[in-house]
Amino acid sequence: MLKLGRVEKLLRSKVDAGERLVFVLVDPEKPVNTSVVANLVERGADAVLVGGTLNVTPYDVDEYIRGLRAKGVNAPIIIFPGGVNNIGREADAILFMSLLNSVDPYWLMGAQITAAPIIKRIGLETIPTAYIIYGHGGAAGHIGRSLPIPWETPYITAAYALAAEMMGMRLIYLEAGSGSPSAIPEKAVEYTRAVIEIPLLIVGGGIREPEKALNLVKAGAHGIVIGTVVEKKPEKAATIIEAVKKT
Ligand code: 1GP
Repeated sequence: MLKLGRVEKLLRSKVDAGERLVFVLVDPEKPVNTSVVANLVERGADAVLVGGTLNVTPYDVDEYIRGLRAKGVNAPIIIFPGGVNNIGREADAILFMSLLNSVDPYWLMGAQITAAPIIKRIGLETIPTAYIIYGHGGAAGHIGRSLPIPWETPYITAAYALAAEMMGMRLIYLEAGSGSPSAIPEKAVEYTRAVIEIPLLIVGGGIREPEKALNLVKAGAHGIVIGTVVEKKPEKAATIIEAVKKT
């Protein structure tokens, strides 16, 4: 019998009810003011992802999360780990990820075996996640030694996602890379959504405009992730959230 955790159940129940999700991504290394994040949650963001690729410790993660809670953030706070150094105990859940198109076994399974006993000990909910890097890839693509899916072959994404689902993963995260000049193409989302059954296909990287976010949702994404726009233009981020939540 499949036992889902509280956060995953909540996200699934929203998707089942026809909602589309917005994840606000923050990096404790260049922290967005916690009041700004609290405001975006009030305006409809469904969850906060706490990420960061370099120079992040569990202490930074926990301190930042305590700051969010002190500001009254009541949406799930989920760790989106850049490595085992991101595992804080204050979060509600962690995306337990494998970077499926990494050429380095460390990012496929090595980091996970180091992380698993720690996660078990601190009792964090895990959401088994396939992380798939597309196009630009950004810092995650470089650090994760990925072989990004080329812009012009979106159909390959679907094969990765299908394999992930067949292996029991329950969330697919298509990543163009933080600050990518373009977001994931809609075709990659369409092809992927057409073959999977799991209800959590999320897309991030390079989403800076409400129109792009809406197109990705129309193409079949259950949710989108916004990071850079939250950091640089929080008002614009709010318009993206409001547009997606109206769909
Ligand atoms: C990065 O997908 C996220 O992991 C968000 O990307 O910073 O480009 O919004 P942006």
